[in-house]
Amino acid sequence: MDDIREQFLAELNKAASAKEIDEVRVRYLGRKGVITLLAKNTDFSKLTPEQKRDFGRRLNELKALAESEIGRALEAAKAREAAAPAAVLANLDRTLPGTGHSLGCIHPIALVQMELEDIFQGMGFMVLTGPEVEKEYYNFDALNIPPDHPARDMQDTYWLTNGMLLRTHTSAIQVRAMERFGAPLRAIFPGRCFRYEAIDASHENTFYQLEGLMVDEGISVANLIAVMKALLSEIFHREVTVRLRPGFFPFVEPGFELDAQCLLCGGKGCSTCKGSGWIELIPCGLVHPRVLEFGRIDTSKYSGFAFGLGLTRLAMMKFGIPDIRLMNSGDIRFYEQFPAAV
Ligand code: FA5
Repeated sequence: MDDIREQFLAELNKAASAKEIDEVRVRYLGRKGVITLLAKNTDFSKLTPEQKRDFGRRLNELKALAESEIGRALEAAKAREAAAPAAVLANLDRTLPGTGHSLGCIHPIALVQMELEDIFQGMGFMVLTGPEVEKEYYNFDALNIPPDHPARDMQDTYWLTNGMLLRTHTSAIQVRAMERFGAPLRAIFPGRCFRYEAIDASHENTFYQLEGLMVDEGISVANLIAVMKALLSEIFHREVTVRLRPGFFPFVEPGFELDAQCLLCGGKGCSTCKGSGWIELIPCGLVHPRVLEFGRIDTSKYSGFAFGLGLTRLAMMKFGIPDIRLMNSGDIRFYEQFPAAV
């Protein structure tokens, strides 16, 4: 045992790297190591009980010494290696394959949102956000929708026990923006909205909208149409024909549904536009004077337009996504089809 101890200490002394130290460990303490086999290869029948006890005690001491010496040597080697990266690099096997790092992808809604933000910032619009947990006042009352108004039923609402709600539309940010910035004002508000809806291929209970608001002197429907046309031709990279139909929303007067001529069939009629040649795209209108008043805007001087674009649906159209449920699915195979984040 004394010989083995001397030999072990000499070998450990020579081992410089963590790898070499580990090789010594295996040689002495591994399953077939010298120290491990010592007990197995000894014929105990020839020993007296006292000799057996003595043997066991010395073997345990040797094992403990070997283990602690290896631990100490390993720690010292690791510290040396950390302090000398050049030496580590010199010993590195550069032919080993590297570890692959996969980048996350940008969600299709985020892609469209970023594109729209660029377009609108180019036209002098600010990008604002508002709270998802909202006061009834901003989501309904300040938008000219009093408690008994039937329009509240158009948007089934998640109410919270404290009287607040999950905003049902980004229009909730309109009066907040007017209060904060006054007129003139050009802003868009992208954001997540919530409605207590049955989910199907085109309806989610959690979806994104992008609201636009412009308040200035002499704003008319002509300004609204011009901005909508500029927006659509930038998104779809071609001239888009639009039409306005009357639409009802208590916070605009007059209110419209803006339709775009179907981009797939050019207006002839196809399955996407359900044969009509038009796709219902953006609800919009001139801001109701009462809403401007709630926002403390001087209605004798200023007027405005607003629109509420369905960002989730727009992303579906732009990328040909057939089912809205894919958007919140968390399915990596779906997300991986979109550009990686850099
Ligand atoms: C509104 O939410 C109005 N606040 C829009 C508005 C703003 C009108 C400003 C006038 C002035 P509407 O409920 O139609 O309107 O929703 C607007 C868009 O949000 C829809 O066209 C649709 O694209 C999208 N949207 C509505 N509900 C869902 C849903 N459950 N799943 C996915 N998208 C939805």
